[in-house]
Amino acid sequence: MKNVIMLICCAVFLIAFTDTTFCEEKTGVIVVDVQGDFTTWKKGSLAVTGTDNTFVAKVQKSTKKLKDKGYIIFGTQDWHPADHISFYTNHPGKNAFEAIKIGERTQVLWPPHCIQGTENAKVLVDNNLFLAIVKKGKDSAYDSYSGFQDDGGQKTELTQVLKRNGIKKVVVYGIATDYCVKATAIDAAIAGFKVIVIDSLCRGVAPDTSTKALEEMEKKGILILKKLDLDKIKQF
Ligand code: VGL
Ligand code: ZN
Repeated sequence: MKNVIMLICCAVFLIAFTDTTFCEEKTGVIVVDVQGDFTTWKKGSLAVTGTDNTFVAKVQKSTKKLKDKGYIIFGTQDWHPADHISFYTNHPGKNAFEAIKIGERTQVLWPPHCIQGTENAKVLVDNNLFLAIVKKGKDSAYDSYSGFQDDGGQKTELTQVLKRNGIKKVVVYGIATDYCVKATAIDAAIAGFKVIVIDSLCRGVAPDTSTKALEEMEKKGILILKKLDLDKIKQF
């Protein structure tokens, strides 16, 4: 009887310490702005090339797989009021995709997108997969590419939420490579997280700025993976 108990104890001990929760740093996933307005699938107002139904399905499948493997899933959601500073329609005489100076800041002007409470502001990945979805860009006066803070330096709850869950490493992907993915990944690195970006699960507004964004992220110590590779994520 004693031997049986000893054996069970050993087994439990062994399982506990080979289990990822015990011997590895906890990893989170940040799915950035996979919302209708950024996709061709939903005929979004700021549709990014290569964001058809197939792309979103791939993001969905990968996110589900990561969750099933024990990763904790977080999301960001662009969530602007109708009078947001980034909308070209709020600057009479200006055109979409034009850059303007607002004090010291450069603001790219976008078509109105992700307006709070509209159909195309919804996150297209199954919302049940997320522990939390952090909304950003809610202040009319400031844009917020980063999921961590806006251009005025106002912090979101993302750092707190990640730290509260013991996350040390984050896997980042979504839309757009050259704007919100880049800003979110870099701020994650600055906040002290190990950061991995999955290129094949990202889409960018323009090819040249996307290439530059990947180089810039790499220079900041972020690992860029061409595709989802669980072994490489674990080893990093
Ligand atoms: C984004 C432009 C404006 C993004 C958000 O999600 O990358 N880009 N707002
Ligand atoms: Zn926006």
